[in-house]
Amino acid sequence: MKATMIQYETLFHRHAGNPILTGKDWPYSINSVFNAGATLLPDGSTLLLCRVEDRRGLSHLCAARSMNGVDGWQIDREPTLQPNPEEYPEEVWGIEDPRITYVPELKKYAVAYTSYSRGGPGVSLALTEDFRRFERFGVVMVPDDKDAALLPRRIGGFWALIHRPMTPLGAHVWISYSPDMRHWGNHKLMLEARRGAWWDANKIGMSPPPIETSRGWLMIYHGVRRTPSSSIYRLGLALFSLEQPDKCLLRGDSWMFAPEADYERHGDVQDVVFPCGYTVAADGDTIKIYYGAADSSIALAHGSIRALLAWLDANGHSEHGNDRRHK
Ligand code: BMA
Repeated sequence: MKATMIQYETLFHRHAGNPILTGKDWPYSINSVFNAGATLLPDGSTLLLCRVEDRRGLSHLCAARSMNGVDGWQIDREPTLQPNPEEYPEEVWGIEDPRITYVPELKKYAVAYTSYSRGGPGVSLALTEDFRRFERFGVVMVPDDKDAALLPRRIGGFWALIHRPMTPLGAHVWISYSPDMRHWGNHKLMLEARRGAWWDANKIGMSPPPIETSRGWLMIYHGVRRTPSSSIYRLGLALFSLEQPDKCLLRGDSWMFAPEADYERHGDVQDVVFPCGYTVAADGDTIKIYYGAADSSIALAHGSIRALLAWLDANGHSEHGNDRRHK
């Protein structure tokens, strides 16, 4: 097995000042802040759309802006996007885990987030130009579904949404298509959870939106290992065809980032690293991932897209529909 031969490489380097944002930084009283979507704004500053959990246990989204994406965060004085259960009853138990995609065709940002309804968590979509006003589309994927992001451009004329429905046979990543972002179909299974003892057995989900590279859509995904006492959320890599994104070209065998630091191992939910966003520097290669740590704070790590692809070449294999070696 490859896993015994390779030396584990550090692909993401933790920022020395981690965690970079905690509940103590907030201008109003909250329980915790984690799982933030991220994007660069036209002036080059970084915007994080943070999941904020209040002391009822319900979440809303709040924007934090920084010139360097590391410190000096300006946090909105009040919630940026609140659940609105009067008009959107699916948001009654809060909104969570936003993923941001800039859509050049619309000159708008699409935010896919989990809306926690009385029928379970589903996927909602909203568009915004400025992270102040939002145009809500309501539920686009019914419960139980989460971990969604829109691709930044149409594929074969259709918008594409990656998401993660739950089934009794496991939680796998799917992709669906739409002519108008409201009506979704042509659903395709994109990446399967493995089975048995694997780190990514039974339950996986896309973490941040996929990264567009010349070789394909590079996806950082989480695998959830259930243990007798809890679950461990770790991160792996997979690469998909640019024009046929349900086609997986390469998938890493081992995880490449896992809870190790104290703030990732201990918190409201132990052993969780959960990135919902990243930014790419002007060099087109240096990537900053922003991740929720133990459902309690936001941490930062940096890496290189080129190094992620090289790691996949060395540690991955192609996934063919008829290849059941690992399933
Ligand atoms: C997942 C999501 C995340 C959370 C993680 C660990 O199912 O709901 O919001 O960070 O569990 O609790």
